[in-house]
Amino acid sequence: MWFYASPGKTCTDVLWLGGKLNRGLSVLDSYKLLQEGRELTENEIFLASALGWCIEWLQACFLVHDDIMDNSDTRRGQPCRFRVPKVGMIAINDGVKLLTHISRILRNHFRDKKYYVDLIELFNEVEFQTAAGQMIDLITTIEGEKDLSKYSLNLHRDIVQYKTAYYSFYLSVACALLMSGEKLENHLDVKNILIDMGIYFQVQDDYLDCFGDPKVIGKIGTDIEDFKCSWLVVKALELCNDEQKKLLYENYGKEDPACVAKVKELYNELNVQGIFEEYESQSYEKLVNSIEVHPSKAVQAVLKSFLAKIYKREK
Ligand code: GPP
Ligand code: MG
Ligand code: MG
Ligand code: MG
Repeated sequence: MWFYASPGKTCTDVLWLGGKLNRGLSVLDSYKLLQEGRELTENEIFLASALGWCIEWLQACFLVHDDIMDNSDTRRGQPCRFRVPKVGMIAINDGVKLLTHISRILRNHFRDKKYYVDLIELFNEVEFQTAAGQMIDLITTIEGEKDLSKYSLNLHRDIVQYKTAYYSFYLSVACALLMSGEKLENHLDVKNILIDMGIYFQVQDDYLDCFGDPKVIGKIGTDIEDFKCSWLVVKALELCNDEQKKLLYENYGKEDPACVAKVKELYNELNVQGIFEEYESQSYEKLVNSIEVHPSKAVQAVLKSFLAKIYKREK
């Protein structure tokens, strides 16, 4: 392998194992569907795969850095990169190395393509949007400024649209569209559906943070301890009475496992799990409806394929 992560192990060992590779694989899947049954050349398969790997490098960088910011313990069933003895804050540089390889891959394989500048601009813009979402996700949790009364579904949507939806959903399909010779400004309807799908995906992530099985999702949730503006706490705030609200204000955002347990108990009391299940089927139905009004059957197939990968996911 041409790229080594410190110390001793390749990035393949450290990062890909345990990942679903949904984002990366979706570039090739989407490109195939957009070609409507035409047999792809080896070169097209290679190029779509190279773009898929760019997205996986980006995701790996975001996860390495996100785990430091969220003070997490495990990722993909292993200790987070910064938790590995002798790595620590070198993980910040590992993340930067992962990120800087994207422009190298793009230059090596796409420099002579008509859509090269569009690709570079796409990656730059999506990185900017993700960092903007991550910033809002983080500044709402600053010690001394924690305020549950600011948490709402609107704030949650702003955070997750930016921190998750663009890079996790729009980016793969946008890469496939560019490779197909399309202009992205002609596909704003596709972008909007993918953003809605990304919001639904992050609500699932928030749900799994609390109710998922760490052995299956490969990570131990920290949203309650971290005072995150999670979909679960927003729903709990909508549903609780004054007494339950007091309990939430006193226990949310505390490291103490007893406080975390009290918040989880309250979620159960309020049947937040049931509310999530309702949200999940309603979101699915809405997404299918908006996909089915799209005029192109090929685009419908791309969007349905992405949705099928995440509906009722457990990891
Ligand atoms: C998911 O948040 C969002 C990201 C991983 C984007 C990070 C962006 C950076 C600029 C570093 P999350 O914290 O809920 O994800 P997880 O639950 O996987 O930790
Ligand atoms: Mg985070
Ligand atoms: Mg995190
Ligand atoms: Mg999460």
